[in-house]
Amino acid sequence: MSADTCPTISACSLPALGMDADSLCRDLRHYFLRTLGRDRESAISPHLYTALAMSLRDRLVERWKASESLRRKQRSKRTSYLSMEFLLGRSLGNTLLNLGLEESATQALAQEGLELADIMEMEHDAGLGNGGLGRLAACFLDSCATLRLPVTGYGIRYAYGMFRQEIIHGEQTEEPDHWLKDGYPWELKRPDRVRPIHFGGRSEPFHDDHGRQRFRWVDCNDVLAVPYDIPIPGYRNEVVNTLRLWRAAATDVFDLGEFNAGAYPEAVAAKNAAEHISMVLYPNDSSENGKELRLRQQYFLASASLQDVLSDWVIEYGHDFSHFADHHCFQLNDTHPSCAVPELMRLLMDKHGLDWDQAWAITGKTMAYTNHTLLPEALEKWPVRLFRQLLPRLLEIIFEINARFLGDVARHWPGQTERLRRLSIIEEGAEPMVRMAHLAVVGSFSVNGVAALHTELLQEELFADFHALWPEKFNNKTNGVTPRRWLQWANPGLSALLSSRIGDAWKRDLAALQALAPAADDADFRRRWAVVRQANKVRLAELVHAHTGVRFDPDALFDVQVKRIHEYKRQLLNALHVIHLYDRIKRGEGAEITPRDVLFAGKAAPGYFMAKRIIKLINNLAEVINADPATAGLLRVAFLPDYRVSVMERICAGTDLSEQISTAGKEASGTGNMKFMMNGAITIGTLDGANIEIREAVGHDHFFLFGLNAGEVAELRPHYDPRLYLQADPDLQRVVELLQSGYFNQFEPGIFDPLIDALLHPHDPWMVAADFTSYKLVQREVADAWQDQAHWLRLSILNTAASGGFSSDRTIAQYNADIWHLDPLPAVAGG
Ligand code: 4GP
Repeated sequence: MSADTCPTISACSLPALGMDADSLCRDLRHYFLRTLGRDRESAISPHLYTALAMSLRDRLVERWKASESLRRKQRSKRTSYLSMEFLLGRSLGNTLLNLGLEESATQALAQEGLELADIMEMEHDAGLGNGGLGRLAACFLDSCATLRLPVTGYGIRYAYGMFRQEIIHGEQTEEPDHWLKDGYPWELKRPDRVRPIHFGGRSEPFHDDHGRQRFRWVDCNDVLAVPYDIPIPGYRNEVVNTLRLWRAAATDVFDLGEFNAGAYPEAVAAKNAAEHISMVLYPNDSSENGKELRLRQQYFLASASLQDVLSDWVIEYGHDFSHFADHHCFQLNDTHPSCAVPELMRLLMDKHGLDWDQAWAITGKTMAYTNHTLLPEALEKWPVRLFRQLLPRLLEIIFEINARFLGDVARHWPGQTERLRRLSIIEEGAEPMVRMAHLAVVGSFSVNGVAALHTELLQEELFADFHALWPEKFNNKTNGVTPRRWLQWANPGLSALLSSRIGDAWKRDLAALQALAPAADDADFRRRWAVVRQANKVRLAELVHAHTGVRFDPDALFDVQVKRIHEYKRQLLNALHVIHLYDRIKRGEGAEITPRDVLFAGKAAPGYFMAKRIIKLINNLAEVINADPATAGLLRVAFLPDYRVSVMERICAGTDLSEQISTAGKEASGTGNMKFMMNGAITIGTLDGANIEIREAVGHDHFFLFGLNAGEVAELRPHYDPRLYLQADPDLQRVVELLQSGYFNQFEPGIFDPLIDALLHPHDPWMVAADFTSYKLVQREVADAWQDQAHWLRLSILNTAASGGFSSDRTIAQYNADIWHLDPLPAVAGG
């Protein structure tokens, strides 16, 4: 049968799916009873969730195909967002919200005697990320689809996501996160788009038919990259973009030698090794530890994604790449995917026959790099030796990029060998290393930080030489978060109240929240605001109680710090303040204390000793303090286990005080700070990351500022002496003495010594002691402000009103205006 006589099923042969409750209910029954083969269930089961998700996916698929065909017809420019992490969380609620199907789904389920809230609890979070960087990628996808921008996310479909955290005897233990155990109903496998990925072997020069010297990568071990597509719907606009996640699979080619020699298990084991590449997400935030598997993962993502884009190009435009850069942009989410720079060179030269200059012109016009951290331990470097062994052809290309780059530098700054050494992509030393950040900067036309201060520090410190060379590459893109998930979905009560006061415009343009500001002076509105917030606090208190047994009092100040546990984020400073409050209560100052319930949550990297010890300290504090009758009605402490996206949806709506207390200059941006602000929490924070912009937006009087700024931290560094701060503040002295006395670890002698030692050490990079006094005093201001509820509610309303600039829609609009230059997909009828 020839291609044109081959029968196909026409898309028009199916009527469009109904969006009403009856149609949804019919589909729900169909999937539940027929596709999943279930029958009456005695309890709410994951199958009900799966059946609902499948019904919704069908509706997404219709729009998905339409969006894709529109994009093809437009031949418009696209961006590929390459990220090792996409921290999606749950998709059901977000899909209902974006498709406008909440009401229909609620009614459809009611026909079966089911509640939407119960079904939603069945969905496992897709935890394919560690923290800020991964969640940012997920918010960005939502905003790109909402702004109708043709952006495809590319990532890895890890079989195991971020570990599940359990707290046993106050300590973190890690359990595997088998998030795919019940299947993942949102994805579609695309076996037709499998890509081969090379590893090992060697690079071999040869001469092509035109006598040109070319290279090929030979004797390599191939692994297959199999794509799974997840639909990303925009907010009520009919657009559906794609997140394509790659799974590693063995090639079909068995090692026949081994197979015939009877070594069947060995041959199969080799195949399993291939699949390990996408087995597990590295559970590190802001620090990498040089594991070979991680480099394999990085190259796997870069190569599969680039091959995918190039193969689409060839289908659409043939082998002429001269306009490729006008049609494509690759945004590298941190250095993790920066193998994409040499890989694009390789594919263009070795596979598509371009010469170096042509390929380099394209690469340098299509790659853009976002940096997410200044912490030196997070700046990835890979041993040249490892590159040579795993990716020999790529190393050759990196060497060539570096040689040409250093040639340019030498011409720009003749005779400055020290500068050449600093700028080189290869770090010299006993073990020469490839500096991935340098590779990313050299290969990209745009380099951005994620908040104003962060970009400034990138330009002045980390990348100062690069900035001197190419100032035009550098730009700032302050992060944002999607208001769909983080306000509309997470806080329906507040959303309804907002709309009742200022209409619905804020749902499409968060800047419209500004109109709320005058309501801060309206006593009646403040009362209604208080009612909504109180209900959210009751819900949060229930969550805390269910998972920790600790009872929070919704009338107390809810003081919350939730994020990765890291020394620079200074959960320790918060813990010291808790000890100080306890000390005051024990000293008989209870009558002066504002009732406060302090919540912590977050995961520590499994190998990060100090972070795990901080978790232990918080749990021990909670145990001692909550059990002491003296604290009743004044102070409660809880550590909520297994922090994740769906939990933050509950937490951010019920928080009064948002703790953003990193050492100034260390937090690139922060995004939790934005979620809290949107939901009406007030920030206590340092002048760090996006806190600075939050404070500017809301007004200095509506933000609790404390601590050293980044300049002061840097100045103090060489002569920092924590003991001086203990001498100057008897409260700090008492806190440290209480800790040293073993009061909080009576049967576990010495366990907190490492924390005390770090605190008292002149090298403490986080300068916890230096900021304690200022923190303590500002916490008193917080407590006083809380006593005046009218004042507090005013602050709360003003924070929400000023949060419009922290929507990821604003961020993405800026990426598009300054870096990507994409045309939005045109609206279709009904969109
Ligand atoms: C984080 C930064 O620590 C955080 O400040 C920022 O808001 C977030 O990226 C998004 O830009 N970094 C990471 C990481 O998550 O793994 O380096």
